[in-house]
Amino acid sequence: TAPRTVLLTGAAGGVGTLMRERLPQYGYELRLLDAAPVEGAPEAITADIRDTDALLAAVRGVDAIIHLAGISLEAPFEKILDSNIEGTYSIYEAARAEGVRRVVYASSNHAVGFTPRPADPAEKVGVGTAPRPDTYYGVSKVFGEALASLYADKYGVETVSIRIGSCFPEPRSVRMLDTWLSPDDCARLLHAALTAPDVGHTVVYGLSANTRAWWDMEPARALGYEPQDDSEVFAEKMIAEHGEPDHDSVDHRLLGGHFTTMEP
Ligand code: 15L
Repeated sequence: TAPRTVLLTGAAGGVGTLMRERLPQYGYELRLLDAAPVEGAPEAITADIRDTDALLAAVRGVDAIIHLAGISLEAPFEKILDSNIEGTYSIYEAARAEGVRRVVYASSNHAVGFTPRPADPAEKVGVGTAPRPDTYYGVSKVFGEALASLYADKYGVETVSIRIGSCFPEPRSVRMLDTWLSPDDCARLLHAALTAPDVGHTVVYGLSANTRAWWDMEPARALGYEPQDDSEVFAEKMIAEHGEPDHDSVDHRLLGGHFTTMEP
């Protein structure tokens, strides 16, 4: 049966805020959780996801978890370890303990950020490409995908890991013409990930139907995702502001773009 009650972690964050406005229209009853208070939602649970008791109570009775909580950029390793590695572990332990059958995990393109753009423009980067994280942040996403795989195989906690591109109301750079995931398409993809049957552990990329996209979107479509937006409508404006794409830049050559040169 399709999930109804869904725990949304990271509800006060960038993607969390965009999603808590959109997911109820698919019929989900959201339980919101964040380490920080969630604006306009006094009923939200304020807790650190490493607080086991609080997390078990938050997870009790939900049909699924959308796990967005964590650091969303490069940071010193100790911080990534606490929030993204230990934090994601405690989500899976709570899911297993409370019998939650499905997790949708916000992975990231930065799990494979050092992957080069294929020389042949007709070729797309597949989801089976080897892990090539571009940051400690990206390493934590590789870890999260590995944990998802373990919990699916060993405990039957299913996961769709979505390697999200850039989820913002509008693209903010020329690179994001390739990598944009519109908030509406993100909600469509989360809905597909929550409702597709028998996913085991499935990895997909999360992009809109961008003319310039170069990551394989077939795995997401196989879940029932039908993107409706295309960043191309912003191309003129982005190029006027930032100039034509520079073919020698890391933003053009490597999947993770400028994250490949970022220091914590
Ligand atoms: C990410 O994983 C970040 O969370 C987000 O802030 C964006 O920068 C995005 O990747 C991106 O690659 O544009």
